[in-house]
Amino acid sequence: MTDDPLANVFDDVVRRNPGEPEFHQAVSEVLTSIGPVLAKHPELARQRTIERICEPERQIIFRVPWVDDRGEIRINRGFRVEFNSALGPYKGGLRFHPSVNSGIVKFLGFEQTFKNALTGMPLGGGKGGADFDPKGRSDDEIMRFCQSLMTELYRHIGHYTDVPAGDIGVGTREIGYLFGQYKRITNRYESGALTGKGVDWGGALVRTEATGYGLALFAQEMLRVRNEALEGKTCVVSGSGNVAIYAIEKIHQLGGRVVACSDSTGYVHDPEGIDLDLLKSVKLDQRARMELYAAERGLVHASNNGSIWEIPCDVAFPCATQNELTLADARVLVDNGVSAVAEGANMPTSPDAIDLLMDAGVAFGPGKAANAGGVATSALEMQQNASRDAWSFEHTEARLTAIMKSIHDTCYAASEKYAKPGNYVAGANIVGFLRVSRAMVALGLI
Ligand code: NDP
Ligand code: 2IT
Repeated sequence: MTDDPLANVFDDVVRRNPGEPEFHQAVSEVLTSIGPVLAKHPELARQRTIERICEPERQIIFRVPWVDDRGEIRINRGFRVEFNSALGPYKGGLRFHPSVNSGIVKFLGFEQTFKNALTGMPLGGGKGGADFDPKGRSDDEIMRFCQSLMTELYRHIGHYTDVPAGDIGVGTREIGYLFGQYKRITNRYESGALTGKGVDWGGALVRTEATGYGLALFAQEMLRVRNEALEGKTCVVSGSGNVAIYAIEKIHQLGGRVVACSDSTGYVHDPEGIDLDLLKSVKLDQRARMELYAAERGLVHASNNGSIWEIPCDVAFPCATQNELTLADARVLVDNGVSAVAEGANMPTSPDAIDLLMDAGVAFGPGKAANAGGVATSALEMQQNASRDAWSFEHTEARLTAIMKSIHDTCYAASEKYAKPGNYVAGANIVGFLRVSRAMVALGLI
């Protein structure tokens, strides 16, 4: 028996979750941060809170059969991992993407548990989705798929139990079809069972913008510590979905200039600054590809043989997917003089890239802190649903702004106390771990 409470935890996680490298990666990052906390709070190690946190409370995997427009029967796999409910009902998005599998959903649910704790709101952690590719599917096909998925999922969710929302491939349209089916099966207009709803039927103003807005606000706070600001900064944002679009909007409002964004087909470099109205029209209204944006602007569309991170910038915002910013990308960013990287996506930066950026003195905002504005505003949506109220855009945005500042300051304070000042990775992991594990101890052996 060794004195190091973490000695066997990682090996056990790998052994118990074979073939799930993303989940191993997410756990490893947390384990490397919490040593100093366990040294100070040995009771948390004795209670084996970390081993318990690494094991989801419940995992649901189910068949999703549906019929395409040609009348062919299709079968997908649905997932919901209910990770931790010590602080509140399971909460987290649903992802529709062909890459979705148990390991992806588990890493996302694990991250979500810490992220939700960081918001300071009464939220547990969960995640779900399906290996369904929505690209090229008609509205009718999307509706039938969502209805089939909810026909199983409904029995596991509810406003006091588990509250899904959107993620990659799931936005207001999908939440609408999911909510409609939930309402139909349960015969309950239970608004708080899903967030990210349309504002006409129980959704909160600002939820659509919240993740991207919160991300820019978090970056602004990181820069403020260094007596800098987003104003006048050249920025690169990867992705062009919900998070990326509203990150660009807020960066522009704060005086920064975003000169590139991307989708899975490649990126566009627009040195004069991304034309946000055009980007919204292409991506949100027409559901088209970045090629169309490039054509409309008379620009070159770089397909995926290069990297968007080769474009010189002061601040980088990876907002597409996991492990999209590699060690080689980090090297180029540092060589080009980047001063901050803030993660809009979940775990977009590989571990060696994070180390390189932090060693080079780059301010690094990990996703579980920097992109927490989305889920925090989901909690504000739940508050409005519970009180049958609807707040103004200004009021809700002011709440979001205060929450992001508080998350930043809490992470910074923990980094000063337990690690190196400004190490937000350690700060976020430590605050999340302390909040979840203290609640788990208080609730008895759960
Ligand atoms: P969207 O589906 O709206 O947009 C995703 C964007 O990322 C698209 O531009 C998409 O390109 C690109 N992308 C997705 N997967 C890949 C891939 N494998 N390779 C290359 N590009 C890819 O999703 P969101 O904007 O909602 O989510 C983006 C990230 O932010 C995810 O990591 C998500 O978990 C995270 N996040 C989302 C929150 C939310 O509230 N929505 C909250 C916090 C984090 P294409 O269309 O070509 O596939
Ligand atoms: O990763 C995330 O935080 C989300 N996809 C949002 C989750 C939510 O419940 O709003």
